[in-house]
Amino acid sequence: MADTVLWRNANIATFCGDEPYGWIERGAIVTKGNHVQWIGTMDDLSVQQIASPDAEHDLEGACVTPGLIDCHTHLVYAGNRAREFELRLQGATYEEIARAGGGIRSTVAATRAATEKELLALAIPRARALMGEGVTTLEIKSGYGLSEAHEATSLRVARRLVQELPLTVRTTFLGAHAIPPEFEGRADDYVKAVCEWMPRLNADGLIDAVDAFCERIGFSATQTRRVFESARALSLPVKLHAEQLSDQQGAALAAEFRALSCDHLEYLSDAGVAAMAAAGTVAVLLPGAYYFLRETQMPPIAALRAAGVPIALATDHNPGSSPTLSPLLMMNMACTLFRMTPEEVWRGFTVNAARALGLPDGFGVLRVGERADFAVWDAAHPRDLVYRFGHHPLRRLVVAGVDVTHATQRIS
Ligand code: DI6
Ligand code: FE
Repeated sequence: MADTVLWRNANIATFCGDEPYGWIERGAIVTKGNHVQWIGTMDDLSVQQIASPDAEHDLEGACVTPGLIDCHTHLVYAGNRAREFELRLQGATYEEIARAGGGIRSTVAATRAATEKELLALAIPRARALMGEGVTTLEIKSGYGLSEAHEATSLRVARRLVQELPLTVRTTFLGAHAIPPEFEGRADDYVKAVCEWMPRLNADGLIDAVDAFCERIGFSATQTRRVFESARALSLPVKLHAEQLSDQQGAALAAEFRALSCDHLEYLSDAGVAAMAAAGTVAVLLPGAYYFLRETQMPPIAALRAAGVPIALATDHNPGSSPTLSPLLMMNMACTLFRMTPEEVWRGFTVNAARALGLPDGFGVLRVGERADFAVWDAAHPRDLVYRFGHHPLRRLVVAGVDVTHATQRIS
């Protein structure tokens, strides 16, 4: 028989039901094994006469939320791009650096030079830092290997993380991230190669979804379509880095393939919004990249809201355009820079992020019968957590009913 644990005296944001935040004031959670057995108010708890739990924790009025879901990261890579940051401050642009062979390609060189063991050792502290801000599920993209063997290594490292840390990980194959030097000037040949690797990587169980970078400095819509057709042939869901630096009509293409999500979207057109709404595709907004690249064009948030497109948020952790490991800072930025509401940004890092990954029901919410992944915070309400920034408010992290706070790490 699995243990029952009572977590009492909490204010709980469940993101279920019609209440804002799915709020339960003065509530309690009973977990049994890895799932939620009961959730409600302290008053109802006494009436319900829950059989005496095996363990009990007084949360002293702390706020509890579902574990955060970081639905867009590039967590596996070697090296850093501080030098490129310096060059940008001396006047070079992100696109100029990429065209000159720097940017993504410099991370590819460093990643190829690292062993699988080294890449894992670099990824672990990054994942721990995300857990230190409440993350219990994350997506990890490949895309810094850009050869079959190196992409396989990156995806294996992402898979191996769950043996090292109490996390749920979804892997995304982003072979079409940049053109590697050996395919210089032969983008179509490279796309063909990516499509040939895909079934083998998938047969090895390394791919949960397929992504591409549809951009002037990435891949054209026609090339992206080929990648998506290969994914479809394998019944793999797709996502897209779309309209980040320019409008390539990538979102409409992705919607045609019923994409789980389109990500970035600063240059998304009205037609793109409509296509995403019709396909049920989630908009993943990435305030870290917007900020770090000093973008001034905002994603069309009012249009997304009006069309009923669910909005998720993520760190986009990567060394070039978003070297952050702080979901809470991203939430604060989405409020201050994008004018999203605190409830929208919380839904963006929980229930809508689950949808952007196609996760089963129960991820990103707190509900009876579902997984008990939750964070306990040094705050009375979720809005307090996104109003402040640069602080470390996590008190405890619970994954599948188990307190895993020991596995988290503050961001240094
Ligand atoms: N868009 C991004 O913001 C990241 N990848 C992408 O397609 C940045 C990747 C990098 O600069 O290393
Ligand atoms: Fe990205």
